[in-house]
Amino acid sequence: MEHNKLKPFPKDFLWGSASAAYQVEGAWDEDGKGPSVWDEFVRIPGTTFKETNGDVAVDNYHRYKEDVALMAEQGLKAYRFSVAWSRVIPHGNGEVNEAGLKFYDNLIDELLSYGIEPVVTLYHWDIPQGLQDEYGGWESRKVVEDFTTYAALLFERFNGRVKYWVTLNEQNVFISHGYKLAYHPPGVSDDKRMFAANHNANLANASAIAKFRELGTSGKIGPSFAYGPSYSIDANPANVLASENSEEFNAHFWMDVYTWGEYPTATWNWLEEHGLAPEILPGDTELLKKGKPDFMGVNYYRSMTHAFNGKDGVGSGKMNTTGEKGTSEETGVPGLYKNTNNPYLEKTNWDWDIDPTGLRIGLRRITNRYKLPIMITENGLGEYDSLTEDHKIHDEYRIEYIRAHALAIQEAITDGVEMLGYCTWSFTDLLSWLNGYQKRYGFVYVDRDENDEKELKRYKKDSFYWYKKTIEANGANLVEEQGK
Ligand code: BGP
Repeated sequence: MEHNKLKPFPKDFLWGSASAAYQVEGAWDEDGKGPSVWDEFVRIPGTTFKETNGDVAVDNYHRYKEDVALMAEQGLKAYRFSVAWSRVIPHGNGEVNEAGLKFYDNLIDELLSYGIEPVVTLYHWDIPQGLQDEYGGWESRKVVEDFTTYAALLFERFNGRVKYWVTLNEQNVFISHGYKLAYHPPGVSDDKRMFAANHNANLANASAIAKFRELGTSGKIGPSFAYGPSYSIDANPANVLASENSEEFNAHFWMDVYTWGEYPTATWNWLEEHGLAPEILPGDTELLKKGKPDFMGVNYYRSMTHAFNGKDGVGSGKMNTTGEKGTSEETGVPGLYKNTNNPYLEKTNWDWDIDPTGLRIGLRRITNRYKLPIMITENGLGEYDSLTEDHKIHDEYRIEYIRAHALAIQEAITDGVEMLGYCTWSFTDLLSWLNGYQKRYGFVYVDRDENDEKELKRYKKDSFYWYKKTIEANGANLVEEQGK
């Protein structure tokens, strides 16, 4: 669809940026914080790139004022961050840590003092280790009640100051990486257990949203979903079917439940046929149906291209976590689909396809199927950056990536998609879970590497100034710049 003229971004469009507690805060055991599963997982040799961890991360816990001042200088309209559950309830249930709550109070107040809208994520993968030890974390239904109590604590504390809430960040990622691929805690590789844990996460998500409404919390709430829209490698019907399989298993399987409280039909039947369907207890479906979000949060980095994969076909393969281009292995799910190379797209050094049009396609698919407003809760480019002697970072590649994706959003808006905002990943550089500190995403360079924290000094990249200009123009510069 080619438009004669693109619609402008809405006046109150939230030009934002994002982070997550474990990736920026540091202070992993300070002021009464309990350990999360990540605090323990990273100590197991071989789990992360060069054994990196978030003990110090980029020290945002101590430097949040400096970071927020930089956001204000850039003119950021929104900042998405997550609350570390074990910082506010160290064991995950029971005793509340006032010092932990105070940290987030201060951060929120600091943002508001500059007119920056806080977007608060309740859960970005760091379940308290206490709950993992007590009952196996997401594998027990007890997590539903504990998560709801934790969410209610934040709703009541921050009500009125926070208008945008995100429930679970990328449930599809923390569940598949935690219980199938074993890349994330608890490092399990068992499909049956994965679908059971996923069902509990669905219940927890719905229960938190139901609680939000019951408490009369002001504002909007929704999950952040990692969506990689699928293409078929070609018009061969077997490949087209494989792509459909991926859409159903990797997208509808979560977003249908969020929106309608129901699992998609073909997927559910396949799970039953393979003895993998989670147990649905009386009351579950009613609860899931109470969890309809106000918006769909979308984390978009890349599209996926799929081909037929027979029952004896390829399974999980190694990911590229080193930044050596071309080292990721072929992956797939036997009997459903396999990921394949898209010859039309450039890739990053971590082998992620770069595809702004895929974002527009994804936004339209979500709009057509779910009729919900959308907030981009993450989008960005992870690349190597270099700091020049005079402390500059010339990241033209990042500017190009963000410009092209922002333009795809403007095209989607013109198509009729209702967009609330765009949070890039990320504001400062931060820890990439499995890829260490060398894979950088920020507008602000943080001078540290895998082994040496140095002084953690902040330097503004070229992309910092470009985004500042874009925010000032409310995106009116995009079309013109793209034409150059
Ligand atoms: C998303 C996560 C973020 C962030 C981002 C970039 O999946 O929600 O926390 O890490 O991806 O991924 P990576 O750090 O693996 O490059």
